[in-house]
Amino acid sequence: MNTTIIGSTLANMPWEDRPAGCNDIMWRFSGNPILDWNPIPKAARVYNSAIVPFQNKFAGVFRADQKNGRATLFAGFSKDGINIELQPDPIAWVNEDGSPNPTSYAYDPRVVEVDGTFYVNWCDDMHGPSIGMGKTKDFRTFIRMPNPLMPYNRNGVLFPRKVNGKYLLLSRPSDSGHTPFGNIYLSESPDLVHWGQHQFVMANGGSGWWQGMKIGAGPIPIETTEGWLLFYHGVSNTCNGYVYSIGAALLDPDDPAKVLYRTRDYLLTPEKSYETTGFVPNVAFPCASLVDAATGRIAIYYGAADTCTAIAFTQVDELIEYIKNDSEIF
Ligand code: BMA
Repeated sequence: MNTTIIGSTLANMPWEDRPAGCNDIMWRFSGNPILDWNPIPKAARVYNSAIVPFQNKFAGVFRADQKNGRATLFAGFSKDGINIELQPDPIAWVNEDGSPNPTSYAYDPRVVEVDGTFYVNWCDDMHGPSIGMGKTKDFRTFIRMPNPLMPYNRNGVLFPRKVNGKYLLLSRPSDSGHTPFGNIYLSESPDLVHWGQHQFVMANGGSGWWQGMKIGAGPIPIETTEGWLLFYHGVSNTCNGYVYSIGAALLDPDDPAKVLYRTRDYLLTPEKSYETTGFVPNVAFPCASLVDAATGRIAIYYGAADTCTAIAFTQVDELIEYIKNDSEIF
């Protein structure tokens, strides 16, 4: 029995033990990618996507670039977290009264259940990229909520519960293009509508180059006895474009703007052909995790090369020990 993750058991989540001969803290699913080019008629590429436990199975919100190249969100369902049944058409967002409220473009969703409602954040168009917010109870009807932050901003990630009586949202202020900078900030709200008390959390940089240009929060923070476990992406710039890798940090349990530890080295960087080759080469972009508190198992869902969806695994105690031993705060 593992006691590090503070949360529910999820015995049916995808899992594979670390392969023999592998010493990595994070290892890839042997069945990767779980979604490849053109998985449904209306989507050319399904990647940076979010999946959550739903009715003893799984459901999610998926970034799908349509066959005109435009980024859109589709809902999907899964019995095993591996075989994904995408809905044939994009999510039709509505207002509370049921009237249509379509998105312009929408990408990089995160989903979290808070008190029986699933909240969705994504990169939304407010005459420039910003954080979108909406909610669903059944992954069939999706209701839009006010945008929590003004442009330009991306990578909005909501905490799974209030901390000190306030909802918390991580974000990464950006520019209107491909943003050659970026730090992670934290905002708080009493009601998921009014946001303020913005605080700095983490910067790009450090002794390694993999997170030298910019960083952004990834999956919903995982509550552990050691603090909030946050996976994030780090980006380096090369002659051939940006390279996106995965790292992790532990944030203070009561004051998550405070970073306790963060990885000096990446946990996963593009190496496999589905990560190094595709629409945008050399991208591993995590947007969701499934965790089993009983065993400490963690499955990370990440977009690969802006083309397909993949899974990687890690074990919470080994990971936390690694983060502490490999930590660099700057
Ligand atoms: C970022 C976002 C991601 C994408 C990444 C690499 O700015 O647009 O959706 O995966 O670039 O192209």
